[in-house]
Amino acid sequence: MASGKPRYQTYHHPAGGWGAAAATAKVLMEQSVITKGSRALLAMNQPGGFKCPSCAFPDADCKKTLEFCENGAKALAFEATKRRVTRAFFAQHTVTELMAQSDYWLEMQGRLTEPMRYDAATDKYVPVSWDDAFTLIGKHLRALESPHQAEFYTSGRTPNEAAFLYAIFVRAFGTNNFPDCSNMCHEPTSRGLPPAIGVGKGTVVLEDFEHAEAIFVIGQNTGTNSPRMMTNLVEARKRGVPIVAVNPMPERALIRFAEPQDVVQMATFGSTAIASEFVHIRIGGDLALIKGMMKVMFEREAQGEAVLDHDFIREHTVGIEAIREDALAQDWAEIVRVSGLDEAQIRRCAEIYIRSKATMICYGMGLTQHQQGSRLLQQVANLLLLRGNFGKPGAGISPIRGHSNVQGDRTVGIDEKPTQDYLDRVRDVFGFEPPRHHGHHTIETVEAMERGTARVFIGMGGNFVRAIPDTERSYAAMRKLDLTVGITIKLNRGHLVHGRDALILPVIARSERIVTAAGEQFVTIEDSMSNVTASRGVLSPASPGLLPEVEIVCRMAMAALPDSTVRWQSYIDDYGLIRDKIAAVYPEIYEGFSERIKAPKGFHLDVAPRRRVWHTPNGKANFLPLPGLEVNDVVADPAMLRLATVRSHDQFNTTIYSYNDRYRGVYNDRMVLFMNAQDREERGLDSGARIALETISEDGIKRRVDGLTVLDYPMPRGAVAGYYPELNPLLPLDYYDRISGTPAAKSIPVRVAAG
Ligand SMILES: Nc1nc2c(c(=O)[nH]1)N[C@H]1C(S)=C(S)[C@@H](COP(=O)(O)OP(=O)(O)OC[C@H]3O[C@@H](n4cnc5c(=O)[nH]c(N)nc54)[C@H](O)[C@@H]3O)O[C@H]1N2
Ligand SMILES: Nc1nc2c(c(=O)[nH]1)N[C@H]1C(S)=C(S)[C@@H](COP(=O)(O)OP(=O)(O)OC[C@H]3O[C@@H](n4cnc5c(=O)[nH]c(N)nc54)[C@H](O)[C@@H]3O)O[C@H]1N2
Ligand SMILES: [Mo]
Repeated sequence: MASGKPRYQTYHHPAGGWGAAAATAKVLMEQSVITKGSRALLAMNQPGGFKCPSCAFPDADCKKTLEFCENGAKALAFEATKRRVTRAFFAQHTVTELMAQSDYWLEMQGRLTEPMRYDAATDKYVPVSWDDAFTLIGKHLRALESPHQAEFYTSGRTPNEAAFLYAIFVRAFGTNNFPDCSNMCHEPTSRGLPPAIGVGKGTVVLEDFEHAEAIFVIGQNTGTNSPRMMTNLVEARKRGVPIVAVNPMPERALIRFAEPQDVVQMATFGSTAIASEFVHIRIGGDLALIKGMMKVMFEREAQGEAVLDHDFIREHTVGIEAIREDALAQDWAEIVRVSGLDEAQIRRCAEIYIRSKATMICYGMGLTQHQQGSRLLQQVANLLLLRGNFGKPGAGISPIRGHSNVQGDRTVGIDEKPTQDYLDRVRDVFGFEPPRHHGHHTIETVEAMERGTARVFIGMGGNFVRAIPDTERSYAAMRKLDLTVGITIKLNRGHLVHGRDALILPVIARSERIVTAAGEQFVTIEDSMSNVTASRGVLSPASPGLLPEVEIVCRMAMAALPDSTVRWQSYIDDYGLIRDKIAAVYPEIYEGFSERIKAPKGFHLDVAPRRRVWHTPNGKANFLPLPGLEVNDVVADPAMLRLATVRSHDQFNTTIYSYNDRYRGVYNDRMVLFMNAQDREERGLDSGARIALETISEDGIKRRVDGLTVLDYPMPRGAVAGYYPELNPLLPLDYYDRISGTPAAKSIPVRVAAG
């Protein structure tokens, strides 16, 4: 529970500015890391230092001396905290007692210090040696009837070197069961975009912000979740570039922002208006907006005006006819109803788009987490293709990724549906035959646990049980396992909802030094814009009892595969050898890795659409249709509200830093529901009323969350929002995008429950 009294008040200041500076200082102080933390902050995102452990947005070209933000500082402060979870702590608390504590309380206990094993007799975690821990993992894995009975999760903080070897280990073991956090996040990007443009990544680089003539930010809370991007938006706005923010929540930083690193702005309490057009979309209304904009464009074409890039379309694309027909067939009344916008605003958005010779579309979870998330992104690509917005400065598609290395993990093999090409390379480079058929994504993993076919779960980072949908069901599924292993830096719920045997294996964090028998090592990560950079920790590890992730992977492999011919021991010592293998498996993009990574700012991985080259089966960019205007199943119930589960300003996914959400004016409370006042009145509720929500579904399972306080908030009609992970019990496991497997966490059909 939060310590203070809940308080709700509108935040009138610009986002960023002194509020952010004060929050940064406060968090460093609370975690008792002022000197240590400040020293580490100086090394964060600097050549020779380490990469920010928070989001995946790239850092600028050394323009700023301090390249971090409030939320990067928070992530670092919580990593560099002085607090420790020791064996004495575990001796004091049973797992059942710990289970009664909040996620926040668990996080606040500090860094794990040594490996622990669950002891059923006492219901406590007890110390275990690293050797015994690996022996136990090896024993369980070797005892399985089939390698497919094990699930190997990855969260996106894992660096390339550890992820690459993890992928090799698991394939040598014999399965492609790689559920990963990306499955819940930008998987629609990874699956939806390749058929359209030949690559499941963004096509812009940081410099493009300087050349863009219009920037769309759709379904992304920039000021909170990728604050360093605010610098680019501020600069663009100062150049007079129109910025269109499309969001059901008027996120503060998208409206007004003060640059904490702009001395003049700070001194004068100045700020910059960000969105020139704020588009207050209904949840799930983005397809209707895009179709409306396309309709305007096709109508103007029909009237003889050239608004499309005909040369580009002719030379590079296939399939525009179906898109034209579909867009023209849409009815304005329906577009307006589904989007919740008026026609005039959609026409204005189209006008901004038509006038711009180079447009960037940035997006986040507001687009990906819908039942048709993957196909929705194909419509974003369609919109960009219409005006040739690929392969020219200032233009392109820009998924704003989540975890700092989630994109890199996928690039180096964390993929439950690997390409045959990659598998051939693994065979040639490592000399074993990897499994060829697809493995489990996140949802399929939970289903396999429920069926009892999954027996072992290994989590490389992350907090699986809190991140996935259908909390109760997922907890029950997890508890059926023979072994659960959590490889993490902090205690989290994933260690408390465990299998018959369970291990907690604590690792050296991003900001800390890794020293092996061969000397000091660095790791690499790939940011949201495909830049690969080195990351070298500067702090001493939180405890001598920690191991680097690379070593943990190698020793699990050695324990599970005693006859493996892969040279695991050599990789433990020398990360350069791992990079050589990455280069051998991915020569097109990683050739000369060890040399190229010596450049202070790293290097950029080739993204073919930047050269107007399309790695699709037909060698073209494809306009792909999505009929209609809805991206989620229509629900007939008139009491239905669409619930978006979002992040507060003070959390990193399942890690809760505090109970405040400054920009949305919420203090000391996370059990709130943001609602339009008219929707509230229609339901006969007072502002501040305590309610329960229940999910509307037909699978016979009752899903309900009690104790939510209704807050009047400028939400569109029929749209409500609340916090993830508290509201995950409302998200049904099978409510997801069929192409990507991504849960539709932004559009859960719910109703206010009776009494
Ligand atoms: N500080 C901090 N940084 C983070 C994270 C964190 O938790 N804390 N998480 C990291 C991770 S893993 C990720 S994936 C990213 C997440 O970053 P975001 O993508 O910003 O994630 P959310 O907070 O889920 O917010 C999504 C936004 O979509 C809006 N939205 C909801 N439904 C719709 C819709 O139907 N249409 C539109 N257009 N918008 C909608 C919401 O109002 C919200 O502003 O951030 C990363 N960075
Ligand atoms: N309802 C709903 N559900 C969602 C979402 C949503 O918007 N709504 N968002 C989804 C998204 S986008 C994502 S990405 C997932 C996030 O899912 P996860 O990635 O599984 O969750 P995190 O909370 O980021 O993981 C936090 C844990 O990672 C560990 N950790 C931190 N740093 C390190 C490190 O350097 N190494 C190792 N080994 N461990 C480390 C810490 O111990 C910490 O407890 O959740 C998804 N779930
Ligand atoms: Mo994410």
